[in-house]
Amino acid sequence: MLQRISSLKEYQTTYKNSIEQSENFWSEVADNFLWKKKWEKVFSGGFEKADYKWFEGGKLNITENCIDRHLEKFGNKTAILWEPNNPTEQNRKISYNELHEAVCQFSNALEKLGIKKGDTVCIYMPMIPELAIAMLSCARIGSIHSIVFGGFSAQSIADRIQDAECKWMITADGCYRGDKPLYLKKIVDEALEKCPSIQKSIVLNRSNFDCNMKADRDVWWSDIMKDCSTKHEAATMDSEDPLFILYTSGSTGKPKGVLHTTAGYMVYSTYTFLNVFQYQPEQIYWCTADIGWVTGHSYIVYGPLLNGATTLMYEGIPQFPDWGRWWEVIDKYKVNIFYTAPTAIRSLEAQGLKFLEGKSLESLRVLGTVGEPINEEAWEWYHKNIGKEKCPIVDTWWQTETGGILISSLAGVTPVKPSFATLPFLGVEPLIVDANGKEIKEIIAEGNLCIRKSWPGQARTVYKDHERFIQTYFTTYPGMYFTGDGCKRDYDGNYRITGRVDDVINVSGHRIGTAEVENAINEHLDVYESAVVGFPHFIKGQGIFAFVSCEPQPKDIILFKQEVLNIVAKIIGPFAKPDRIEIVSGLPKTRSGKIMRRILRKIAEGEFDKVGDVTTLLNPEVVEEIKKKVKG
Ligand code: 7RM
Repeated sequence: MLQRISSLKEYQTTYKNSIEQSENFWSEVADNFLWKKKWEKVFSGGFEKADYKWFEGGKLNITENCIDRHLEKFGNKTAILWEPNNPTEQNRKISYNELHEAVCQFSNALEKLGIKKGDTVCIYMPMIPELAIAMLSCARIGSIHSIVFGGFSAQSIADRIQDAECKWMITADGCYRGDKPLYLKKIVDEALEKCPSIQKSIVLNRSNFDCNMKADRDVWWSDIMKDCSTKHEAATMDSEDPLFILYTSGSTGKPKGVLHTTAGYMVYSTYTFLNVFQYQPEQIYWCTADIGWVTGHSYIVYGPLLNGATTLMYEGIPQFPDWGRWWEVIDKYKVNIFYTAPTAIRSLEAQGLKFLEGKSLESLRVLGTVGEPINEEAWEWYHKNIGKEKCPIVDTWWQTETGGILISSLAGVTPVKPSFATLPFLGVEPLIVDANGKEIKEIIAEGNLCIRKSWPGQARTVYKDHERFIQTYFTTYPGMYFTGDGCKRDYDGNYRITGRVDDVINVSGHRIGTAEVENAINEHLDVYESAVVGFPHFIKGQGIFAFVSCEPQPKDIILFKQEVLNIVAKIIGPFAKPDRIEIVSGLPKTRSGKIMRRILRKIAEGEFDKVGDVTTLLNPEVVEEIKKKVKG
């Protein structure tokens, strides 16, 4: 049985052991899984070449651990509870037995199409059980899924397909988000025009939308499933075989294809799910993220299923048909563990308490947050109005690259402190470094957050670009993993993550690279150059502020700004549209021509007096002009 830590004392002793006897510790955790062959070496390699490996020599299939091994004891237990966008549509309950049949059948279908171990498969689907079935089937046959969030544009899908050289696509006709239809197949069609590598595109009929099925390329999900058996022997995978690629934004260049491998990710997502949420058998668990982000991968699909939990999937948005929907869903399914993002909490808080009237929420035991720092006010509101002051809140800090939660309290077991992620998870050793890369050993500290040693869930590489992987994460502070986050540590050793220290902004918990937005804006013919920075936003945490200089000057400014928004939506996706655009006569630059984002950041934050010395700039005069524009 996997160890569930149940007291502060136990956390402290186990934590100490997990650091001092790391290999022993993880080996004992890994013993609780179904292996086709046991590993030979728990850990090898290091950060210098980023060649660390976990459970080397082991053979397994993650889906046998997610599904098959639960069947004997609780095959009839609900694995996935599905709540549709529209509350009048029939909901669905999928038992572990049914999930097993569906995944086996779809795995057979994928193999019949010719998909092989090691092939990369792009998935672009709504939040429906078939999305989980598609990803699990990929894992079952040993292919690598690359899921693209349903909010991304055709261009972004095409970029990701090309980068990962996907030969296969899995999508659906479309879905509704609230009362708005989303035509996924049309978006995919546009993307695939630029993707000759795609051999077949599998289309699920979710909404009966018209689809233009391209002969020789497009096949219906139901057609390929038809004659396939519901029995399937899972592929034998090595511990370090790739499981999935997930694109994430960084400070420079195009999004990186972060790659996770099989065994380490499995062990880590299972163990963190169990201990952070203190999941108990028979509890109903709901994470409101989209499976297109890492939170959905680890804590809607893999982590919960690996623990044999019942995981709820909601297709819609929090405000449909009204802002009371989530509370209704919690009461309807008697949800015990609820995991969401601070931005959602702030939006719900802004609606006042009327949508909570008549909702009991008494099934709730544990609340969680993820994606961005949570401000104290939102924390208190969540604690009081949703948790009724009796549910512990776990503020979970982690990243696409970490695979699972690295810093968080364990619900009801270790102390909480509003706006602090608190203590490191077992086996995780955080440290804080100053600007020179020197570790700050004092207990009270502020600086950049690094991690000293590898943990099993850590990403292994950037797909087909290991150099970039090393460059991004392991060279800033040699010998450590650099997270890109700033942080503080208090007297009790609690960590408070203060936000990104690089050119990444976090809008409603979505990671967006400023360079990506700039590149999109620069596609406008009238734009000479642009600089994008984040600024504090009441609901979204951070908003996007774009400074653009134009040549020629746009005649109609309102029209111009609209065009810029359209371009960003088209090239990246609607969620990356700037909240504010200012046209300026020039951007502040150093003598060597580098745009001084620091100055623009201060101005965007309204800290007009804190821009610092500008006299050494190439063009100090623009600073005053920009300040005036932003103030006005
Ligand atoms: C899981 C996820 C990662 C970035 C990370 C942080 C920020 C995430 C918290 C947080 C403060 C938290 N993956 N972040 N969780 N900041 N407190 N509890 O979000 O790759 O999309 O983003 O998100 O800046 O570096 S992610």
